[in-house]
Amino acid sequence: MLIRHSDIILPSEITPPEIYRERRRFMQGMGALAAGAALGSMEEAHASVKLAGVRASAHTLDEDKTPYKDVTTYNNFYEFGTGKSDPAENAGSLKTRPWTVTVEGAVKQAKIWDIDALLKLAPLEERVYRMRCVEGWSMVIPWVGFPLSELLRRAEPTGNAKYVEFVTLNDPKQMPGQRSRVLDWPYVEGLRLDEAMHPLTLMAMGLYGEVLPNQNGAPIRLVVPWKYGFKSAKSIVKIRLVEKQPVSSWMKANPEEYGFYSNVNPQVDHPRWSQAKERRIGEFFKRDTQMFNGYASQVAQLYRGMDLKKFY
Ligand SMILES: Nc1nc2c(c(=O)[nH]1)N[C@H]1C(S)=C(S)[C@@H](COP(=O)(O)O)O[C@H]1N2
Ligand SMILES: [Mo]
Repeated sequence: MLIRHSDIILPSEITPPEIYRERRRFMQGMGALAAGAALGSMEEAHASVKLAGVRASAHTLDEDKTPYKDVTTYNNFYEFGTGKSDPAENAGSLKTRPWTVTVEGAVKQAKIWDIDALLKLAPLEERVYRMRCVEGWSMVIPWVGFPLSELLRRAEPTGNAKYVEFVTLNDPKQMPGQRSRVLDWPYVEGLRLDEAMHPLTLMAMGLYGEVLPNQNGAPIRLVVPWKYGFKSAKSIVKIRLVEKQPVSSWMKANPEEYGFYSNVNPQVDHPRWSQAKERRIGEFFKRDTQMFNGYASQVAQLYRGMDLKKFY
């Protein structure tokens, strides 16, 4: 079978990259083409976690990337535990197929999208983004995804759509961390509609050219690089266009500490610690944190006239 450039080869279960690479090496030993043909489409699909047809993007950084190992083993994903290594250790229980994402609310075209249709919704792009956690660490991650605007546009938001709410899967059987009450499940986050439509706002389905590992929010997550990491909700099942500002899980858990906007801002400290500096994972010395995480020239106009100390 001829595989079109835009076609995605998906494993039914995600193969860890090391195993994938081993298998590739073995197949290359046999002669990759002959092996692929001999093993048939099932094995061929299983052998690859690479995302095909990924394009370069203008919205990308030329900065040293955080190693794959750190990106996939040092995570926050409270649905799998509150420790940094918990998601990598526990997220194997998450089933990412079948999976649907419902887009609903103040839209003309509400729709339940199958995850494999979302993979083909728009050209996949590689976007190297700087990510900053509110805890004071940062990474540079090569995401693969498409602009959220592509999806919202197709839903045709009505005049009542002022905000967008993102909802993570709620299933304690698959997500053992949800048996504890650290947050009010499901995990909910929100953006203003213009933030959601901004070209930098990404729906990520991969990283480092491969299908998103479960611990990073498979099969699909939000990525908003100028905001603290917790705005970038993982493993999304629902996107609701709404009139009123959503109340996020973090606002519910601690309204004194977490506001709706959560823009990276070295001048607005978290009540319990400074946000002036950050530690890039893998580096020893701290760096100065940049306004809007270094994306000010692209996003500052969204907040013109707003008191960023009040709307933190
Ligand atoms: N559903 C869900 N999404 C989430 C979180 C979470 O606990 N649950 N943690 C957030 C936080 S605090 C951060 S810093 C980023 C981390 O994403 P990464 O580990 O893939 O870099 O995910 C965010 N998205
Ligand atoms: Mo975070």
